[in-house]
Amino acid sequence: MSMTNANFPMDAEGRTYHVGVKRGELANRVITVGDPVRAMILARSLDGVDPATPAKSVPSNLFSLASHRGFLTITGRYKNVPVSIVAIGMGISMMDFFVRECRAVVDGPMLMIRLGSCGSLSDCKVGDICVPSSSFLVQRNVDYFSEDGDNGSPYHLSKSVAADPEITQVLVKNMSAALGEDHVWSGINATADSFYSSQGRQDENFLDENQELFTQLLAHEPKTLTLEMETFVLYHLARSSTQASLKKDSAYQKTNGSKNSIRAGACMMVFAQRKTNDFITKDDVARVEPLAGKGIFESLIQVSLGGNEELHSEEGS
Ligand code: R1P
Repeated sequence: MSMTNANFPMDAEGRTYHVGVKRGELANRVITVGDPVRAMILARSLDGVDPATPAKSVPSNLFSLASHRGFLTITGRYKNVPVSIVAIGMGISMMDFFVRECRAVVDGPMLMIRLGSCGSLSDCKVGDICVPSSSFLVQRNVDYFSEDGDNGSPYHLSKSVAADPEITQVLVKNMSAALGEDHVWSGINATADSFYSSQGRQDENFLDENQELFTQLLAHEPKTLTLEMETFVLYHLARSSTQASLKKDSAYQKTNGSKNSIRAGACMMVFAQRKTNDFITKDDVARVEPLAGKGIFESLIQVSLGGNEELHSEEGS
């Protein structure tokens, strides 16, 4: 694949460097997940898909693209509304690739909703769903571990960034309908830059200084429910793109006109209960994922795109 433009690489067809999508392949309404198999399970709910589609395969009548960097994009319709599902793998860099490269190839406003898995440092149980109204970033302060003495605290905790309030509200409603309201929690998420140290896991092979991390997270944001590795970046970049779109006479506006940019939300299934040390079973994942899938698709189509919905809703179909 030969690329041009080192600032924002694209190939001759207009495909982005990592996600690999080009204009017309992605809908304005996008669900993002980590695990490609989760994307394939969700795809079984799309219009015209044979429910007997074998596990771990993309329904053959849908558009799909597996990129050379591990992203999987599937585009179809849910209740006749164009939607895409993009599996991104794990971590804040992958979320950054996803948001920026998907934004680059879609015209008009976008909705992005994440369905992830997480650890719970609260009372949420394995198999429950959390819908965070905001998220903050937990970063290892590498300077703290340097040789030259006092460099602050071992972990840096950012300010929280809010999800789109309407998406959050609709997600809570639809997840409650799908799983029962006793299994759906509202609160705050913490996105960590490691599965291990900055999520408070103990590892004798490394000096991590994280024994008090949960206490610090709860002192920072008492409503912190969950720890995972992507949501903060989604909320932050959605806001950042919207800020760029609102900046009068900016390069963004000259290139894109009024895209109105991105509204984002997220929900996550509790896979690890960090207080009791429980971990979800395979059977429970198989039960919860399709239910959560229904809740997330319903939410994705119930929130208005804003702007010229008719024009943009045909894109990616
Ligand atoms: C860690 O096992 C991964 O699972 C969670 C974390 O955020 C991290 O990406 O999310 P996904 O299930 O969406 O990948």
